[in-house]
Amino acid sequence: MARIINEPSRTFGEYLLLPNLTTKDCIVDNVDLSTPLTRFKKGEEPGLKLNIPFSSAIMQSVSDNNMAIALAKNGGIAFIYGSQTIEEEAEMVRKVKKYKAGFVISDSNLTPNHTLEDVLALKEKTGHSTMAITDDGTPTGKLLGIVTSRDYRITRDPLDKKVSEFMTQGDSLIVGKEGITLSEANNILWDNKLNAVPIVDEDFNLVYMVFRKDYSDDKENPRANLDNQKRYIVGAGINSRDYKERVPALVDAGVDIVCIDSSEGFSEWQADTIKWIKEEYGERVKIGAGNVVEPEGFRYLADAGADFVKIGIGGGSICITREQKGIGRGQASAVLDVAAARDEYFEQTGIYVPLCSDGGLVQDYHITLALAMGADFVMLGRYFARFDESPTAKIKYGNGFVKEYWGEGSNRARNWARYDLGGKTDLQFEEGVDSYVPYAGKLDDGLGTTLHKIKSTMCNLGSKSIYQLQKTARLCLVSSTSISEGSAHDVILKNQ
Ligand code: RVP
Repeated sequence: MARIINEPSRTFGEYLLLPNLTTKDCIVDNVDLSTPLTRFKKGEEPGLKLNIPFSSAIMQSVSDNNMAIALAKNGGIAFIYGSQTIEEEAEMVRKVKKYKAGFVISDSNLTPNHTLEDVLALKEKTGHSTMAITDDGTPTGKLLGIVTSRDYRITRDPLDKKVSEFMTQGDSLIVGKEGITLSEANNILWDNKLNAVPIVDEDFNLVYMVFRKDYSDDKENPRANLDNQKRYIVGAGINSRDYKERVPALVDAGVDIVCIDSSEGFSEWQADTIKWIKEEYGERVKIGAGNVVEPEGFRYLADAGADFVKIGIGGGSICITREQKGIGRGQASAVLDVAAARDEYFEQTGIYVPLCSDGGLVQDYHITLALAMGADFVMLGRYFARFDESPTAKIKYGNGFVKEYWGEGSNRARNWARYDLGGKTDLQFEEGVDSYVPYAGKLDDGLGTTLHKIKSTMCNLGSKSIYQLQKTARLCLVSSTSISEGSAHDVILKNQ
């Protein structure tokens, strides 16, 4: 007969945190959000850490190279989506590892034969007024000149005037040589009163642009998550089918960690994948696995060698797995139960396996709850999809803007390898939807507010670290009546 777990399956919205004594040194500036990303032995340090407990979902509509750079800059990690060709995914990883803060690949390029009309059209399209003029109009062609809005006057110059007639060129063209540091490039900007300086290789091919505004950006990111060569840390999604080809390509591109992306991870396919990677690469390649929602699944993957285990089935905002297949568990119950198993595993083996709570985090405080319940970091899709840095289109919707966000199990993504484990090579039925999320501006700003909220809550709980939070947090279940008491009530709101 089937075994019934009588305890109802609960989600984050059903819990609240109780304050603990706040000591005077427990202020936002003193809260440390660093957290382990990979397994470690008692008394040792993890191979990889995060400076903030955030990772972005392994999804087409969330995690590309731009998201990876933006998130690593803030101390977290993105897992680039695996539902693309091996070459495309490796190329995204390569772009992150090649990226040097402040050195950007020029996105506005023309040839000397283009006209002022082309300049204006490109400016309209990209919003950038500095353009590199190369022999072939590509971002890596031979650099012939630079155009800025100081080089022409729309009221005087004819629209068919050739770029070659007004671009800055020859001796007036000031460049930096490939290999210079950001602060050297910054000196060139200041000494010559420029807003941008092109960086060229020894054959005068354009490599990067350095903009004055980016220098200050870089200075403002002390949390950045970097490898030992000062490159951004990046993760990538893999599946339990083509890993023997995909993982070598990702490793070659410089990936720091991979994660098996599956809606249900308690499987022999996952154990085989982990085993193969560990046999091939030993500890050099770190691997996350999942998703699970109960202790047996956790133990199976931990024994198989997973470096972290991801929790969550059916809670994602775009996910309809519970409706379609009737499997899953309320995310709070899943995290609490798996975290207890992880702590037991640590006691028994002396090995700590970090946990990631994936999906279904709606309010910012749900992140603090997930951490308090035992997760070491969280994975978010909807949250990150809303920002400029996600790969999807921003669309006017009513009086505001939205961004597109679709599930990996939707007809649009058709990520069959995430859902079907048994041999089919096409998506048999949908487990996700295609949707919009309200546009939320720049990641730096939105994430900054969320981090501040988490730290401030931790101060209320008397915790200066995630470890302390996990050890001392007290939670209570809330009734549906008390949930409605939690938002504004019995008043007439102004400005509605
Ligand atoms: P959310 O943050 O609530 O948007 O959830 C994101 C998570 O949802 C992902 O990390 C993944 O585990 C899950 N997902 C992704 N696609 C789908 C689907 O199509 N059902 N689900």
